[in-house]
Amino acid sequence: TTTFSLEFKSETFKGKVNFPTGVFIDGQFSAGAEGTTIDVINPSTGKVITSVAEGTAKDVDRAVKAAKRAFTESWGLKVPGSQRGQLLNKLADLFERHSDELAALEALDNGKTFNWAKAADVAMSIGVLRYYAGWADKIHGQTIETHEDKLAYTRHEPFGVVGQIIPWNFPLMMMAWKLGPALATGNAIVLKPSEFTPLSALRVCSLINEAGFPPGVVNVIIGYGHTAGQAIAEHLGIDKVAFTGSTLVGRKIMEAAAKSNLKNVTLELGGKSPNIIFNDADLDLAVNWSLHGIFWNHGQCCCAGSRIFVQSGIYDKFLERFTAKSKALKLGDPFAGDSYQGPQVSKIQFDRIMDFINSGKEQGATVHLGGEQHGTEGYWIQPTIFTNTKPDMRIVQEEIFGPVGVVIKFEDQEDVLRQANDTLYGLAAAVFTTDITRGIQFAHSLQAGTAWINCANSLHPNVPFGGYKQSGVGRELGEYALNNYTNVKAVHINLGQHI
Ligand code: TXE
Repeated sequence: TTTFSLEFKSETFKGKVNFPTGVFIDGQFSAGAEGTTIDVINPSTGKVITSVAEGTAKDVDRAVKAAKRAFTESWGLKVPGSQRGQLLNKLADLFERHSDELAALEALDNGKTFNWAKAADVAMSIGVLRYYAGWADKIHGQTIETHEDKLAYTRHEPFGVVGQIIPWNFPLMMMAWKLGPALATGNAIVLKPSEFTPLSALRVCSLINEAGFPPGVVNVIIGYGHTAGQAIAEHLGIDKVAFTGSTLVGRKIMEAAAKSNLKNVTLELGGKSPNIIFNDADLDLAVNWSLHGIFWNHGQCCCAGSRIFVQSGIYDKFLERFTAKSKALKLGDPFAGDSYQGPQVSKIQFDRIMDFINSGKEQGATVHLGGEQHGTEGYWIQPTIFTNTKPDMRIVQEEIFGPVGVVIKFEDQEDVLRQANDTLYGLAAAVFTTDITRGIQFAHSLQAGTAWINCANSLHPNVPFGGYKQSGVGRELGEYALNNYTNVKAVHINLGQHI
């Protein structure tokens, strides 16, 4: 077993972290089957932090076997829901006890600020684990009336072994969103974090052991998408795969599921969410939420409000205040107490975003603010606002996944609704107005899985989240996510004598 050990001496976190790394199968860490490793890069510097064992198809296969055995022998419906709930609560306790350390790992590995990681990512992860701990003993079917001579009822049974593939924008939180409902319903798991941000997930593996989950219930493989990820999507021993990431890869997952065993698939994919501000909106409220909507987490949110539509009567004032506040956002060391924005997660993402910015310039949009790298080291990008865009520009149509927003002026209600819905995506949408009737009518007319009125980027463990159109299939969070992890069995009992 290898370990990762580091002493943090930052303004926000002082302390030593020391934990085992490796592929985590059956409660044990080991080297990957091929003996290869993946370098973990610090996005603040571009330098290697450490190397971790790379898992490949062979490791996935071993993990599936361990999960299958755990599911059959020591998990699933063999363990009463109340006990599964207790284990989830213990894991939440451990997240709480180690919240500084987990936040520090997120800041180091992903580049988000320590303070945000602690207040948002770690806190939400704990909330989600506790929420699903509460569900674990409240999962039941129905009895259904058919005929006096018959009794029919349903059971909500776990799938068995589920595969989960998660991205790098919220490494810990995406793990919690996936583990919570899958474990509450009694599934065993093979989870693949992003190769870009493996550290917090590896730390959680030890916490899973410490909480007392039977070995093999949760297996974690750090590996690349086209190898380990693909192996999960194709595996015949996996009954369900849940994925969060790009729409492009979401298609591949569905295709691999279709070609292998038609495993159940849920997908949480990209977005190009509209954020609509009417003349009658509370201006400060709209400015503050719009800022949070596009720049929070460096724009690396699937539900980021990246297309900001502002009605003509308020446009100039909005743009002025929005620009002033965007300019004032503090970019800097993720471990500094006053930083709002850290670096983008990787060189690849940095290059991709700069390419989008350049396409906006080339296609004739106006760079109203930013548009350049910040600093010379690491992957910071200035908060960027484009104006004078055209509907078919790449920056208006495609998900940028960085701190880049387009501000678009509109006149009337029908026109903005048409433009807002003119996208392949349908993850979220926000509307700012003091006319509550209009707000609700818009919320109902926008083609999106989440509609916000007078807020943005607001999520809660109890409330479902997921996409319309090409933003996904299925819902995470809330009671709805339980459906992702259970199969419904109908039982018919004959109480009469006749055939
Ligand atoms: O995502 P990928 P990338 C969007 C965002 C971003 C773009 C590219 O627009 O700019 O995607 O990011 C695994 N089979 N989102 O390339 O590749 C991969 O290892 C199985 C939105 O980093 O989709 C990682 O664990 N798995 C998004 C996970 O998929 C595969 C969050 C996500 O990576 C695979 C992230 C394959 N063939 C990016 N290829 C959101 N919805 O929040 C890759 N993976």
